[in-house]
Amino acid sequence: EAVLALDIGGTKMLAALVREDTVVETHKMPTPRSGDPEQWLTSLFDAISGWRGRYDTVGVAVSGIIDDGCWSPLNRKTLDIPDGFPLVATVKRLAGTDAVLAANDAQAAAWGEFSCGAGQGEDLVFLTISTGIGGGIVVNGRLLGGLSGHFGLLRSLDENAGVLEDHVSGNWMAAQAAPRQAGATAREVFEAAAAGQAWAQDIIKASVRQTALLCRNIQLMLDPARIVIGGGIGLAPGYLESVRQALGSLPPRLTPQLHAAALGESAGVVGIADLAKRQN
Ligand code: BMX
Repeated sequence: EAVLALDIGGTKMLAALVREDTVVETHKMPTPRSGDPEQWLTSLFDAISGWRGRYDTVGVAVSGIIDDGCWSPLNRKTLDIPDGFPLVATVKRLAGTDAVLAANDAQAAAWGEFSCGAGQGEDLVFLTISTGIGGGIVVNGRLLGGLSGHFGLLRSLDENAGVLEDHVSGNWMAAQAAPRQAGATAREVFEAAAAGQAWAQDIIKASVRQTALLCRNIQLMLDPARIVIGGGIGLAPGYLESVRQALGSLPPRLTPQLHAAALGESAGVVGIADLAKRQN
């Protein structure tokens, strides 16, 4: 029997049927810029109504935090939803099963990479550089929950600077690009950079520098065997290599071991499917 896995991020919603850690079906939809998760979930379940009867367990990974089955954003610039949406209750109703588990998207992806991706069973920190910046920590084979790994929300002493992800993420890149190319997406910034546009290369360089610094700090906090990088920005051509280069001058003992997410954009659905299966 397969697990229905949903991954709802700031940019896209991915639904997948996962059987024995393998994704057998997928359906992708853009996440609306703001609004009512009840409506998003209803249209997602409409779109995959043909999968009915093929799953009995559901895992939901979301951008934001889950407390007592309720979903809240931590940074509304990354995902603009109301506080305390009853996620687990809603999915139970729409899926017609009580076997539903919800967790943070980056924590789920960390578990996916640890159990069947780039972690290869070694403790790791997972970083997703996407709409925002998320993270997940696996220590002694255990996934940490709650607020842990929310690296995108780190702050500096500069009160006006806001949180880290507001200076690194895909959202930030798109905002930086706006004066040059109205309505540009982060993907288009990478395209412009590849075509030799200096303004786009500068935006990527600034993001890379912040990510490299974050990896350095993570190594000092947790000394993980690996830092696995995923997300649409993290996996964009050249990004990870540039972060490695930015770390190049560090003494070897302090240098993080960076790996690309082996499961790519499926890390979240594979991870949440396994967590849901274990719980039920
Ligand atoms: C934000 C936060 C995290 C999330 C991360 C990556 C919200 C809504 N989200 O730091 O919970 O893991 O973004 O999210 O506060 P993504 O949408 O970029 O995948």
